[in-house]
Amino acid sequence: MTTSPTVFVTGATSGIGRACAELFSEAGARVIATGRRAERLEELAASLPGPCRTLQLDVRDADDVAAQVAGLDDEFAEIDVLVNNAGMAIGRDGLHEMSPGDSAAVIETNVIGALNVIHAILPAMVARGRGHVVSIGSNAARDVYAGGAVYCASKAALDRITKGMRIDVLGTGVRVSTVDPGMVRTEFNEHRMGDPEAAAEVYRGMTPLTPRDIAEIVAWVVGRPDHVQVAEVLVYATDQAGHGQVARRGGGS
Ligand code: NDP
Ligand code: 8X3
Repeated sequence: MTTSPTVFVTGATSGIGRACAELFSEAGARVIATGRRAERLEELAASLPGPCRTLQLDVRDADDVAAQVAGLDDEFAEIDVLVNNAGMAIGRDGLHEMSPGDSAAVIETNVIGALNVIHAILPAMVARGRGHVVSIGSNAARDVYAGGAVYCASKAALDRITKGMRIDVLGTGVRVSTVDPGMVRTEFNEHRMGDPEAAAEVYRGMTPLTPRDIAEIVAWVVGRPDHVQVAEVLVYATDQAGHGQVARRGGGS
């Protein structure tokens, strides 16, 4: 990694993505913060200590993603690090209760959206012979649970894309990593459940990871010397051992 890298973060308007944008900016990086919510992007950019560009984009729109990446000004055009973070889940219904539209939205965001950003950024990394793609996967990539068929499938697909990409770019100098968190307290479950109280219940009595915890791991992965490629990191809260295996011993909020 260069001393003042350019870092492109998807889903920077909230949670893990926002924490990554903040931490990289604090460390001296140029940050390209992206997401759909323009006001949040503006507020984030104003709060960051270092240089920042914002791109209001929906990762599902391949043409717009490609056009906005191609339109970056010279200072931000050479992307050193892609934090492929944007993602979501919808509900905890069984597959037989879920609408086709919701299933498609999860796959389009978490899989096709991630691919759209990779397609827009990876070729130039390969051409330059350096770069790092860090995807935010999930413990859900390694397991499946009731009401999680589509979300888990999306994260398993992202994991295969990550592993395949690492093989494809072997020998080019580009590094490919995945950071797979367990329970992190963000807006993720508020959107998933559509109800703040149901979302709070997910973390009842346990101490979840924070977005900053994950950002610090992403920064550590990126900060290894160029010849070191951390392939994958699975990180749980101390109060978690797997999906549904949670110690509710009175911590958290
Ligand atoms: P948040 O809901 O807090 O953040 C999700 C981010 O993704 C937002 O910035 C949102 O921005 C962005 N996003 C969602 N859909 C799109 C889209 N179509 N186009 C562009 N941006 C989009 O959740 P987290 O921070 O928790 O989630 C970040 C990643 O971490 C996700 O991939 C999630 O699957 C993963 N993860 C989360 C865990 C957790 O426990 N929280 C655990 C394991 C993995 P906007 O709405 O402005 O577009
Ligand atoms: C989000 C974590 O366990 O709710 O990726 O699927 S989980």
